[in-house]
Amino acid sequence: MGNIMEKLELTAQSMYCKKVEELTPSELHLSLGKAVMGEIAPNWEASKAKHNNNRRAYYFSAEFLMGRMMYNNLYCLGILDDVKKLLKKKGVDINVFEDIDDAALGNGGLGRLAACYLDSAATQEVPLDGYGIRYKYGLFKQLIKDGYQVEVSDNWQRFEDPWCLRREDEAVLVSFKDQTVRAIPYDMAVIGCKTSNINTLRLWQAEAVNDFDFTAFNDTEYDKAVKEKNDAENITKVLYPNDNKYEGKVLRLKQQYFFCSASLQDIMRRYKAKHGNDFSYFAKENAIQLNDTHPVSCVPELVRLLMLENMNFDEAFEIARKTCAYTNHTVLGEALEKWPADLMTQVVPEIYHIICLIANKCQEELTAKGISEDMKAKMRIVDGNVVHMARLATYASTYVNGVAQLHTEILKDDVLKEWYQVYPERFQNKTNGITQRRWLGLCNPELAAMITDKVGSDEWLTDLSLISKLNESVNDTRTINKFNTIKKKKKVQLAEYIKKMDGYDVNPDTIFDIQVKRLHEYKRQLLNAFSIMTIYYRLKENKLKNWTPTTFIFGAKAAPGYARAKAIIKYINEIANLVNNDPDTKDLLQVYFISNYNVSYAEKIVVAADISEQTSTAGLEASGTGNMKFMLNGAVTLGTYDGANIEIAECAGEENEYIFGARVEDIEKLKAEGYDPKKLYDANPEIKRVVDTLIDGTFDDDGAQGEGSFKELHDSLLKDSSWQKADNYFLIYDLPLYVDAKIKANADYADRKAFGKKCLMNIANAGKFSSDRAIVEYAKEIWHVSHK
Ligand code: 26W
Repeated sequence: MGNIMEKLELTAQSMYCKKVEELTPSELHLSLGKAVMGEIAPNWEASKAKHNNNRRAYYFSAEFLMGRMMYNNLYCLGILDDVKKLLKKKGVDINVFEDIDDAALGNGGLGRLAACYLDSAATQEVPLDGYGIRYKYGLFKQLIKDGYQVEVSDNWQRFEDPWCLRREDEAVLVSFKDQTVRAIPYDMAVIGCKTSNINTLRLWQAEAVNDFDFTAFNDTEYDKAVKEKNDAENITKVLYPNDNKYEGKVLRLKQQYFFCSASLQDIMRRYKAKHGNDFSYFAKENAIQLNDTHPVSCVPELVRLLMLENMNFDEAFEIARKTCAYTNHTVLGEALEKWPADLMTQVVPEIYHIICLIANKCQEELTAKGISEDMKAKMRIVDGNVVHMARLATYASTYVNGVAQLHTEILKDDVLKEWYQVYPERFQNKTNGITQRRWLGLCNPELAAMITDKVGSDEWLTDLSLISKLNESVNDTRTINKFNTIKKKKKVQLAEYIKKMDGYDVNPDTIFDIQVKRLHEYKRQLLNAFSIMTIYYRLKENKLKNWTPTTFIFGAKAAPGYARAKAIIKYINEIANLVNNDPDTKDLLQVYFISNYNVSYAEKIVVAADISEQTSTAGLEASGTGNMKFMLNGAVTLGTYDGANIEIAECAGEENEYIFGARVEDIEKLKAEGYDPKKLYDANPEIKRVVDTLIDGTFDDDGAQGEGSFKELHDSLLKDSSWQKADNYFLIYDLPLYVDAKIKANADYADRKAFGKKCLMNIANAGKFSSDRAIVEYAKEIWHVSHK
C-alpha cells in the first residue's frame, strides 16, 4: 500500500476543503473510502482483465448482506492497524466508522452466505463476481417499544457509498409487459486477503428512461410528470423483508427478472465482444450459480436472449442448462417459490412462454426416459396455474446442491425426491462456511492473536485448516486460562456495547447464553423462552441447586407481517421484565432482547458467547451459519441434531457440545404415530405451567388478558388448525430434553478448566467451516474454474 494518508489528505481537501482532523465521521468515511479505492484501482483493473480471459463464474443473488466495509477492506489490505495509528496521531478514533450504517441488502443466512462467498472467492483467487440488486432501502431497522417490534426504514445511502462506482456507460434496458426501465450498474470492489486479486459485486439500480414529462408538468399534472420515474425506481426501492415465506407480489417478480435480465445482458455483451455471434463457447466460459430460486428467471431469460441471436429453442436451452447451477437453501414448503401463471403473464409474458416450452421439454424428456405418468405429474414445472421454481431450477441446472449434509439428504429423499431418482448425478452437497477474516480476525483480534501464536503464523487467515494446530494445546492449563481471560474481555466489551445500543446493564460475570438469528417458529426461540421460564420456577422454588448465574440474550428481527413471530418477541420481553426484576432470581437469571440485530451487532455478539443456541426442529434448518461463527470463537453449541450442527459436533466431538431432542427419524416416527402434544402437556404439570403463562395472566399481551396474540401462540401449540397440526415444531416434545441439556451445560461451566477445553476443541476443529473451503469446492466441483 502506497501512502494512504497522503491520498486521504488530498481527497479530504479536494472533496471538502478540510483537513483530515476536521472531517465529520461521514466525510471521513467517504474520503478514506475514496482514497482506498484509488489505491486498489490498478489491481482491480488487472483482475478484471484476467477474469475476462478465462472461464469464470457468477453468483446471482437477490441478497448480499455485506456488513460494514471500511474495517474489513482495511483489514484485508493489511493496513487496518496502520491506518488506526495514523488517524490517532491526528486525534481521530477509528471507531468513528461505527456511526456509519452498514448496507443491509439481505435478510439473514442466505444473504450473509453470499457475502462470505464473495470474500472467500476474492481471497482464494476464484474468478467469481456477484450480481444483485442495489436496494434503496435495505432490511428495516428494528426498534423495541413496550416489548413490541417496530420497523423503521433503513436509508443506508444517506451516508453515500465510497465503495461503489456508478457505471452509467454500462447501463442496459430491461422490459416488462407494461414498462421499460434502465438498469444502472454500481460496482463494488471485493478485496482479497494476502493477494492482489480483487473481484466485483455488480448491483443494479432501476431508473426511468425518461425522468421527467415536461408536457405533463406544463399542463400542471405534477404527479404524471414524475410517474415514469417513480414507477421505475420503485422496482429497486426496497428489499422484501420475508425470510422463509414466499409471497406472490408483482414487484418482487419484477425485481427478480430485472436483475437477472440486466446481468445476463451484461455477460452477453462481454461475450460478444470476444466471440461475436458464435455462442458455442458460452457455456464453456461462463458458470452461473443461482442462490436459491430467486434468480431462476435467469434460465428463461438466457434462452430468450440467445433466441434473439437466431438460435432455436433447443440449442438455447442446452446452453442455459449447461451454464446454470442451483443451490437450495430451505426445505420449508411455505418458502418454496411458486409463481401464479397469470401473474407471470401479466408481468413478463415472454418469460412465461419460454418457461412453458421448458416445462414441455422436461415432460417429453421424462417420457423418453420411461418415467411413469404418476411421477411425471409430480415433476411438472408448470402445474395448472402454478410455476414451481425449484423444479425449474433443478431441471435447468448442471448441478443442484444442498448446504449441509443432512439438508442434501433431505433434498434427495424428500423435497426433490423424484428429481434425484431421475437425475442422481446432478446432486451434490456443499456444506456452508463463513469467512474467518471477518468472523475471527476482524471481530476478535485478541483471540486471533492467540491463534497466530499457537499456529506459528497468521496463515490461518487464508487457510483455516491450520487452526487444528490448537488441538495440541487444548489440555494446557495456561492456554485454557488465556482463552477464558479473552472470553471475559469480549463479554465486558459486549456488555458495554449493549449498554450503548440498548441501555441494559448486563453482568459480564454471568454465563452468556445467546440466541441470535431471524425470528421464526421453526428456529424455536419460543422453546428457549419456555426453558427459561422452567428454570425460573425451579430457582424460585429452590428446586435447582448450584445454578451458575446466566444472562440469556436474544436478538432477532421478525418479518413485519409475521404475527406469531412478533408475539414471540413480546413474550420474551415480558419474561425479561419478570425475571430481571424478581428479587428472588435477578442475580441468577437475566434475560435481554437486544434490538436491531444485524451484521455489526453480530460481530460483537458471537465473540462473547459461552453457549450458542441452535434449537431448530430437526430437519428444518438447512444449515445455519451463525452456529459456525460461535464455534470459531469458542462457544459450545446447545442445539438439535440438525443442519450444520451435526457436522460441528462431528468435528469438535459430540462430548464438546450439548445436543438434545428429537432427531429427524424421531420426528418422522412421532408424525406417523400421531403426535399429540396435548397429552404430554396434560401429563406434565411443569410443562403445563410454563406453556400456560401465555394465557393465565402471568404476562400482559397488551391488555388482551389471554385473548390476544399470546392466546394464538398457546392455541398453535395445543390445537390443530385447518392449515397446521398442533405444535407443528415439536416444542412440547423437546422441552424437557432441552431443559436437561441446558442445566447440564450450566453445571459443566462451573469447572472452568474442563469447560474451557470444550471451547478450545470447538475452535481447533472449526477449520472445515471456512467459506474458503466451501468456495474452493464450488470452484472445483460445480463451476470448474481456477483457484489459488
Ligand atoms: C421468497 C421468500 C424467501 C426469502 C428467503 C424464501 C427463502 C429465503 C431463504 C432461502 C431463506 C434463508 O435465508 N435460508 C437460510 O440459508 C442459509 C444459508 O444457506 C442457511 O444457513 C439457513 O439454514 C437457511 O435457513
